[in-house]
Amino acid sequence: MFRKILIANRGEIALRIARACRDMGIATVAVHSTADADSMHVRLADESVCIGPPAARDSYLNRAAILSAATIAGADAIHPGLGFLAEDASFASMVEEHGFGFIGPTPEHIALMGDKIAAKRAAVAAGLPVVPGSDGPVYADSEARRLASEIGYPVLIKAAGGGGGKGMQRADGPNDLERALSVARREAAANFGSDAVYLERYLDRPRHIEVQILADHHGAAVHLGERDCSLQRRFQKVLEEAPSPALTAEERERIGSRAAEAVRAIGYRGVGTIEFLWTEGTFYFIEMNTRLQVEHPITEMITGIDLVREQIRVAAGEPLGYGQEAVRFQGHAIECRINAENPRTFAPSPGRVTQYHAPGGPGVRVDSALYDGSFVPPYYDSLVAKLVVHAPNREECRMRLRRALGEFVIGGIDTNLDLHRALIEDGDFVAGRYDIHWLERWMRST
Ligand code: MV4
Repeated sequence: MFRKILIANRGEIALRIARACRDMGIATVAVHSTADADSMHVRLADESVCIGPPAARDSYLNRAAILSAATIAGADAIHPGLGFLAEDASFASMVEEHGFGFIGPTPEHIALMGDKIAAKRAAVAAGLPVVPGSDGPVYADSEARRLASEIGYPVLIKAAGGGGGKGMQRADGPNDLERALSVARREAAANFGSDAVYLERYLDRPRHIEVQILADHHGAAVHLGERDCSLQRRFQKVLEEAPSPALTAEERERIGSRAAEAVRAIGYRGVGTIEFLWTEGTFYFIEMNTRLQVEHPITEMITGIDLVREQIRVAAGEPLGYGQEAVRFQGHAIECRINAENPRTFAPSPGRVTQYHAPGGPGVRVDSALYDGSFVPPYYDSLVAKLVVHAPNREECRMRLRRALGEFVIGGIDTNLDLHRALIEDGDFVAGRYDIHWLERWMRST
């Protein structure tokens, strides 16, 4: 097992990792920018190293500074957390070349899933259902035209290097295709350094359902059920829940076992998330994330499994030690992402936190680096707290969430707490009746 882990991240996720390390008796090294010198993640770690000025590219994305910090502090492994360098295959390689353990999958698996076309091909080979489309990059407009009429309109043009919605263009018919292709290629080239695009049938109102998997270095893999992440605005998730209110127990078991089978087939190791679009009882693979995710706590709540502990254990080469039959699902969990943002414009709202009171009580967990008097810097993601609630069933979970949202006080900065308070009272939410476009429609109408 590792003795000392450097956490190459900040905020609530750095705290989450430090807590798992402490539970395991592993020493921790925090890294921080000059803007984060007084941050909770620095206070909670055993030691800390300043790695650069506020801008992320000069600090949390500064590979050389992070590797130097790990060397100076005598760490034997690096946990990348999420965002920043977590899905950077070259960083994972560098970490290993410098003799540190990388707490994540192999650089090859990160690179494979970063290329959305290669990922889709791997998914097909591993037996996962995918969205019908081109089975590779589309070059000539004439080829795109032929493929699109085969697939059927509307079609979606996606960037091979994409993900997260960037460089996606819909074409509703043949007259629209040339424009959509050129816009998609231009955006792909500008954002990902490659203008490679591929085509898919456009799914109209799907749900976004993702399956959590966990695999060791010895060929064992389990799934930990799914999360419904359909409630999002501009590709930013707002509220997630597990299990999905849309799935039957049979659907859950079927997609979960296929996901676990697929990661065994590709030799994947570590934690990972397989993303599907789901509509009318059918799953379509779209992408795989090769990192711990923001919403992992809802899976921890319904399975009782500490995902970060398991991630560290398998990265150190330990066998999983249990099979699928040992994974039991209990109750329902919901996560609200609390952002420092203006409730009308959604612009980030950095500043001094003048008052902080987190809710507690049965079934309530808050992951946050905020404290009375803490400062939310303007340089990073606006997520400042995750409110995670667990109860025996969905309605009791919603009632607990209402109670917890009522107790939560964050003063001095704007937050989306009121958005969550209103959202969970809506009849469609109460009924679990929503798709990936529902929240944006609801926000326009309220
Ligand atoms: C789609 C789709 C409809 N049909 N693919 C957006 C982000 C990227 N990861 C995949 N995305 C989508 N792919 C097909 N063939 C609709 C979306 C999509 C979406 C997906 C998940 C969560 C929120 C979304 C919001 C808008 C569009």
